[in-house]
Amino acid sequence: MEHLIAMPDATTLRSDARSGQVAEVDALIIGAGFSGLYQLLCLRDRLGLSAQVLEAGDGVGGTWYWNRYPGARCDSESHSYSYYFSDELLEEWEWSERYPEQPEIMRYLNHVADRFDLKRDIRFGTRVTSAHYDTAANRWLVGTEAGEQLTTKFLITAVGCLSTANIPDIPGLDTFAGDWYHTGQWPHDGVDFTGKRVGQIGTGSTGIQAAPVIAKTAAHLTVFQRTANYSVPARNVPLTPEFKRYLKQSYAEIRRLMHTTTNGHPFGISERLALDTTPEQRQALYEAAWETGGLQFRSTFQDLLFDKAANDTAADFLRGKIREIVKDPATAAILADIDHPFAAKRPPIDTNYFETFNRDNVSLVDVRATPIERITPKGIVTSDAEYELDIIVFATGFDAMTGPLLNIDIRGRDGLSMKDAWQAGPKSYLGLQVAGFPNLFTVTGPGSPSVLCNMPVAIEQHVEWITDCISYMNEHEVERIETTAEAADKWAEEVNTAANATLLPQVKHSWYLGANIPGKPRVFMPYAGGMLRYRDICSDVAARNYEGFVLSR
Ligand code: NA7
Repeated sequence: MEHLIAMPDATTLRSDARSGQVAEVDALIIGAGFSGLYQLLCLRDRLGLSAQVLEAGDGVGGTWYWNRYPGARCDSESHSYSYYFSDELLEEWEWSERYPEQPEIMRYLNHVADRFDLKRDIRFGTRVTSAHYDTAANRWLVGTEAGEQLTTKFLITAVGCLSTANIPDIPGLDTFAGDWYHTGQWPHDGVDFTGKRVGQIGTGSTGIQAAPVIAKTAAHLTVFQRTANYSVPARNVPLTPEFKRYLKQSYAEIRRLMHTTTNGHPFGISERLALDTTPEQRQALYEAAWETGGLQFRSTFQDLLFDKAANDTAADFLRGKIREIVKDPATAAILADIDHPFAAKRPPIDTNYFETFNRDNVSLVDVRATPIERITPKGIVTSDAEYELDIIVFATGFDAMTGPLLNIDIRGRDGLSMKDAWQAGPKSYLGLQVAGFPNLFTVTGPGSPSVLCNMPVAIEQHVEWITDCISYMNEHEVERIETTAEAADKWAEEVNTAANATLLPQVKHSWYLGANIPGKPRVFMPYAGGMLRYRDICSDVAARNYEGFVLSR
């Protein structure tokens, strides 16, 4: 094949990179998180391509490299938040807790990178700023912040779904005399809250994890809540030796299970319907799920995400728990005043979140009732008070899914920019390819199940599909693959239909809809039809010689 003959091998490439010359590779991958690491391994070691990862951070980890805020922990259980492509890796790695904490995930990903000798083909501290497709050469010219240029035949974005911080445009932030941080850009040497008056804006999954930890050392923590949120106890515990033994003996079965569930987690959704269950039975089942803790609370009944009346039973149960836990009735009322169906926004899980509001050094401000107006040198001003602060923590989420892609100046055929192509919202076939952008693959792009699924399961499927596709192209001497506008349009309809069958679009500020970012088109971005169905669709497309894509020699 042309690219295997003409391209330098990885060794030549590395010396090119050091000498600052334009490096040429078969495949460039942007991002060294879960996706980028596995994509590198597949393309380099399985297909024998020259491949390189460009990573803005100084280490592997992607989302986890940046999200080092207090309490940062994955909500998927550790044994499922793992790669499953290597039995050896599964046999040798041991997680310590039910949910992995950020530093442990970093150790895991570094272990993977070292074990498979990936770091030699990752360029750290290299932020990609542009990627322009040259039709005549059928290559992508990729530019970095430092002014370097690289060319590649295949460009794979592994930029993550939640990597572009959303810092709200609150007037006066630049005048604040204290320090402020976004949780997704947390300082690597940490932040000392001891004796400080801290204001935290945001009560999504991140804010719910951070507040209890910040409250332990801060002099005072003020939580600014715009939208009240449900949360279920995570019930994190150290893994017992028995459970660790079970995992070693059962990983093949766990893998099989995760590949057959809708959400890629190692637990199924009950077939019971909430409304077919007596109130007493329902209460008992919710109590049991509350005791078990974790994301599987939403799997207690099959109809929770589809039927508002069914959802109300879970919502009422969870509001009741808030009122039981939080001692001050006025605070409990603000926390329980939730305006959306349970799990229609990403449902947080917590360790002592609601309990934190029983501490003397924690207070809650309802900024839906009294909006934040501005930030002054002293702190945050709402419509009815000024809160004096030393530190502001923005737990305000991300410009999700499209943000990380649109931050790069991506231009496809005829100079078409991704920004223009997506002006009315993202359109992508299977979340994998955008019409007008040949040989560009987007791992966990908008239109994929990704964030509605246990991420490593979604990532492994995408990376393997892309790898098989490139392998097919090589075998059949195909030089270029590009999806069609018709296929992308049809898939957009499918994504909409899947979302509209659920309660997920019925939320005002959901990041699934892009509605958390002012001016962002309101389009439901992830595919809600389930990982199981999605996997079958992708396999069918490949089996039908990549139906929906144009392949050219
Ligand atoms: P989320 O889930 O987007 O939560 C962001 C929070 O910040 C949410 O409570 C927002 O309120 C709040 N927010 C955002 N902008 C503002 C302004 N301007 N004023 C007041 N409050 C604001 O982000 P997370 O980081 O918690 O979680 C992201 C994902 O990471 C999570 O879903 C998991 O998949 C992991 P709102 O609800 O918009 O009213």
